[in-house]
Amino acid sequence: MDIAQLERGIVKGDRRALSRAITLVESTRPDHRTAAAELIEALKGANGTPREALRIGLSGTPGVGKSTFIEGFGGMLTGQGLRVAVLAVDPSSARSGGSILGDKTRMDQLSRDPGAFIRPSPSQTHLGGVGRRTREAVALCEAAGFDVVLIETVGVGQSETVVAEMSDLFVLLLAPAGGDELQGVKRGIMEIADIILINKADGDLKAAASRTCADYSGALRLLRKRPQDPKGFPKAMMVSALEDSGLDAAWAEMQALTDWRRENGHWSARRAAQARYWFQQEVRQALLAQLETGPARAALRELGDAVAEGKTTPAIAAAALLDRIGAPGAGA
Ligand SMILES: Nc1nc2c(ncn2[C@@H]2O[C@H](COP(=O)(O)OP(=O)(O)OP(=O)(O)O)[C@@H](O)[C@H]2O)c(=O)[nH]1
Ligand SMILES: [Mg+2]
Repeated sequence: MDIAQLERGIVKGDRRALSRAITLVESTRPDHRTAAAELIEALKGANGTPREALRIGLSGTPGVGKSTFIEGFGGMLTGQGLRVAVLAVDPSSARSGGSILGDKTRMDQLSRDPGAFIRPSPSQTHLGGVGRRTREAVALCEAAGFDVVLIETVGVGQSETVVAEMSDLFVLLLAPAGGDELQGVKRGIMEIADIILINKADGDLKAAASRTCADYSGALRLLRKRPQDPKGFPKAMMVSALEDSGLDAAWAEMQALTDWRRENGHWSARRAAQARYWFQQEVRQALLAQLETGPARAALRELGDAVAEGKTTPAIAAAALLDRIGAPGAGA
């Protein structure tokens, strides 16, 4: 694996090099992990930061119209001369093989657009792994000069949090609700959303979309004010991905929000906090990985038996285990 060659290819914007590099960061083979880490480091550039793209996290339940939205929205951006990369975080094994290319028909035009790069989500492993490789894929796309990186997720389990932690903007896509009650949107998701888009605001669904939008606008106003928001944000808006309506207005709001955040120091503060978050995740995962090694497993079994038999307490056994695998400081 020639890392320097891969690096040059990516910086030049060579899509094959980018694809190969993403495959590399997705690999769990130890030598690949080492090479991937080297590549990411090399791409950071002299001043310590790679070229910055606008990273947009996009979440929504199955069928809400994510693929259709990305097709229309992505096409609008490439039409303005912007280069757009689309990545997916998909933690559900049922959809292994990738949601994005699975419905390539819905992104038919974008997948053939020279200004766009679409990468399907690889078959799943644990979410920790999904987070790391997607984050690294984002870094690769940035280094390759993409202006916008869209990170899609269906929002299973913790995937929204994972995506939010690697996005500059988090967009939640919702469908018009039947009644006037709020859909079962988790409060935590509402709290991380920067813009809520009520999709399918067309035809028979338009009136319902309008009500839903009003409901969410109200709900957003009740949330605690966040320092990273100018007046009027977070906000709810209506779009129709199918009819390509409202997409330009949504983009204008995203730009207004990011401009404000850049000018007020929130953009870089958020990226710094995210870097810290991912560092901590890496440490956690490395420690957890240690538990999967032979000696740790043996100790887990052995000390587990001792605890089960009442010979020692869970706290004392845990301290003994951490001590034995060389990770002291069990808070003993
Ligand atoms: N009326 C209307 N239908 C839409 C709109 N956007 C998407 N749809 C339809 O909703 C269905 C689901 O759209 P997708 O784009 O595949 O939804 P998705 O969120 O990607 O779904 P998953 O990939 O399964 O998570 C399709 O039949 C679309 O044609 C819209 O703006 N208006
Ligand atoms: Mg889809």
